[in-house]
Amino acid sequence: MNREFRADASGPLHAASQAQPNIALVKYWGKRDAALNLPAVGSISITLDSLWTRTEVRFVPGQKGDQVSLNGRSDEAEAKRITACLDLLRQRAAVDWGAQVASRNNFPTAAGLASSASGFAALVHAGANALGLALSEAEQSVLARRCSGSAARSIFGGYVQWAHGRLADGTDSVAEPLLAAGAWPLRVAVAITSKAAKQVGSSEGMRRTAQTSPYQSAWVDTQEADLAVARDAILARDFQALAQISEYSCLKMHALAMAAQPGLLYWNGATMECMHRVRALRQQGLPVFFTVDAGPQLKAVCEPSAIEQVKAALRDVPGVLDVLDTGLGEGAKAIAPELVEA
Ligand code: 2P0
Repeated sequence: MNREFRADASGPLHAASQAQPNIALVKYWGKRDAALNLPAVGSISITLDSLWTRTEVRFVPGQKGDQVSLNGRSDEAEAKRITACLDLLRQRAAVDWGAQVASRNNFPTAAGLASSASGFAALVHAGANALGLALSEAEQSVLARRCSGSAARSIFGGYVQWAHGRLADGTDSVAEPLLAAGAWPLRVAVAITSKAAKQVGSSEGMRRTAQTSPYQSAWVDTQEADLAVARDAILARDFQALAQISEYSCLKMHALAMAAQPGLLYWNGATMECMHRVRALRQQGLPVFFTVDAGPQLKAVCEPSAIEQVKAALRDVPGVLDVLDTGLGEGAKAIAPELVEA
């Protein structure tokens, strides 16, 4: 055991962190290397603020295996992914200690609300602190990416770009901030249209798409141009340009996945009704656009002045169960361990 690992932890081998989900505006879909979890395309996202994952990690020298509690329950499949993620940190610190992990989300998990993004960003942040590893944000982003691709982006706040990268070892497939949340404080209304866990997870959906969708190469070939347009729109704070490229990337990703065999249908009827509702609002002059991930929830991104009208319009759509409202937030950060169970 190396005693200096204890130096920076909030207690001995113990730390807690919070991270928020992010929503991609230019989507990640597909892997160029499944083992290293390297993406086939770059992506651009916004990190949220009022939805969060809080995670506490305590390493116990001599303990074999990890004990994992997620929202107060055990979940074997998720525990395996958490152990695989902690293994990367243990490797880095050259230790083999088991860990006790407790994690809580304040939003529905596994239903297309990016719980793996905030979950693995918080886990890497807390785990690294517990081991006293002084990792840069870029190094945290690389490790989080290996645990779940979109988690690379939740290390950072505001507007974030995750690079496709060129290197075979993936050390350049890292996220970086484009613009701070406060520099363009857009709002997001999330229409919950189902609370069920999705039937096909993202990793399996991406694998199936890459193997069977005839649109895969067109998707990969056109992504760089979309990223450039979105990046320019963000840096210029050009809402209409961001609206157009974001809806385009969302629909293109879903068209790609729908053309897999068997086709991936992440939407339900209410998701589609919400899309029509958002477009009708925009035609009336309201600054709002939609995006949808690998699940049936619709995210409506808008200027702050439009948020109440957007929420009311979405609540009115048949099949919408609830509408959450969030701003843009910061990246992963350390918190007091008491907050995890608070
Ligand atoms: C995204 N999604 O860019 C895209 C759009 C869903 C749709 O990233 O296999 O959970 O762990 O790397 O990060 C969801 O995929 O997948 C996702 P893995 P992840 O946000």
